[in-house]
Amino acid sequence: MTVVNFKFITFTSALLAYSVSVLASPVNDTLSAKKLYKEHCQSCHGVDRLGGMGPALFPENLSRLRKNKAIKVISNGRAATQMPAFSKTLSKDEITKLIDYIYTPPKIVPKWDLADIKASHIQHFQQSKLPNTPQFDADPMNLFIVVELGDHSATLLNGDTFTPITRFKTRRALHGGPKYSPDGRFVYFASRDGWISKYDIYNMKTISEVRAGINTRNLAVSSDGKYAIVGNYLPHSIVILDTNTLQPIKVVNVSDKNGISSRVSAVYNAPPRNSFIVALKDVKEAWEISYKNNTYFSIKRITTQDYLDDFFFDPDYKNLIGTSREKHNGEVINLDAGKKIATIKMDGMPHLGSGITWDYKGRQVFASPNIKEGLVSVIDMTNWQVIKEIKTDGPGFFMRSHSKSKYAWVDVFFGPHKDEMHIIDKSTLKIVKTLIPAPGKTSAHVEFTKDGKYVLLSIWDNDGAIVVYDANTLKEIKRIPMKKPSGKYNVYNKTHYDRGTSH
Ligand code: DHE
Repeated sequence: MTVVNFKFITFTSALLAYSVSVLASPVNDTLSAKKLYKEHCQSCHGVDRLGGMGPALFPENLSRLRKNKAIKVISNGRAATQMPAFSKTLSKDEITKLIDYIYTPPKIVPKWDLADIKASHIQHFQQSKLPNTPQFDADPMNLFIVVELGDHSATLLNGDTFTPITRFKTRRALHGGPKYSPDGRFVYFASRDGWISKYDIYNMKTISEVRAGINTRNLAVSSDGKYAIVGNYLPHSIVILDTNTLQPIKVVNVSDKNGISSRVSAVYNAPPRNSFIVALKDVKEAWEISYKNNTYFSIKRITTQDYLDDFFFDPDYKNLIGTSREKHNGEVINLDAGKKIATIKMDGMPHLGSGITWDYKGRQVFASPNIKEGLVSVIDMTNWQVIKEIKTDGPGFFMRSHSKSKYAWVDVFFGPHKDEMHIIDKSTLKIVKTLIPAPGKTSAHVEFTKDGKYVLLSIWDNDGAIVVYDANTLKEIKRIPMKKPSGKYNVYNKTHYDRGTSH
């Protein structure tokens, strides 16, 4: 007769269950994902996911890529990049483990300090050995830099003839407007992976580069052209660079007065104040950093009533307008008094960063598209009242005009009418024309020539174009093929802070 030892069975099954649970535990998954990462991803995406030939792989860097799209990228590779297909090398389960790993924030915020920044510096050319005059025949003040996201390039465009002067490679995924030196000779680019590049327009060469962060928002250049400031999500820092050498001068780990650490939403130059303004994402503060007559870059903390997203400044930089994240209102903060002076009642999540100002019936107004609703809010800047909400065919992203133009242009970036561009008469606040330059393709982001006579519009598509319009007759005059051209930036309008363009 067989005697069954129940105690033994219970013990072994418990052991088995334990082993299975340990093998399948999240800890073990992370360990095997780390191993998979090391074996298959690290050579391109860097040790500890910091990025290399491929982008950094942290949730912040991946926030614009949905997980199911990321699975497809790992399985099938990415066209026109070095990213290979892994569907034959890795099982579905392994790909899922990798996805979970890269979309999980690291336990410790990755370090990228002064030493790392200095070590990343690359000098491509000695500036002192290059000619000080443009090596091409064009008005240096009426040039455009067009960022082409499609293949990570930029085009230097003659703003009189609308012909490309040169096209060059940029770092991957540039974001925010490139910023010019006050004389318009140099342009500075920021990539989402933290790379800052200094490009000499006169000589058509990238002079130097430095990695100022792991996940960067944007950069701003001081009015004297001596300093650039970079704002980062990862790590939580701002970096001040010497624009001559692109070497870091100062790194500030960002936290509020109680020591709570914060991501930096964006950084701005405030020309009449000789200061930089820093927008903070996770704390109720904004900073003003003076660069006037000193290199100490002292920080003035301005306490805000809410977390502020997206900033706009009045033309003399006395007031800052931010969108309150909780209430979706606009908060007007006087920079001298360092406190809130008004609330603007706005629904629909205005995209203040795209706001522009003009004179309307003897008063100054500012207008901004809305990211969540199809309307343009027009606000009287003397009393901060919304005087009109212009209905559009969908939520918009970018708005533009020129001080010499009677029209303001606003896109319909989101939704079924993304191929439309509305043109608003600034004196009646009415839409007078809607263009559809390429049916089915997003049309977005316009910029005027120096004299305000022509408008350049992006067909935001890999098989895209820059379309040039006569700013008065609104007739198309030229189409220049480009690969997903995003922003375009006119040297004169940007360096002179024209009221119709972003600063
Ligand atoms: Fe931008 C500028 C924030 C998504 C294209 N964007 C800016 C600025 C800020 C900002 C604060 C002003 C900085 C500057 O120009 O120096 N953008 C944000 C976001 O928070 C948001 C919604 C989410 C994110 O992931 O960052 C966002 N932005 C986008 C896009 O998806 C766009 C359309 C495509 C892309 O390039 O990523 C985009 N943003 C732009 C462009 C500018 C910009 C082209 C410069 C506009 C200008 O004319 O000055």
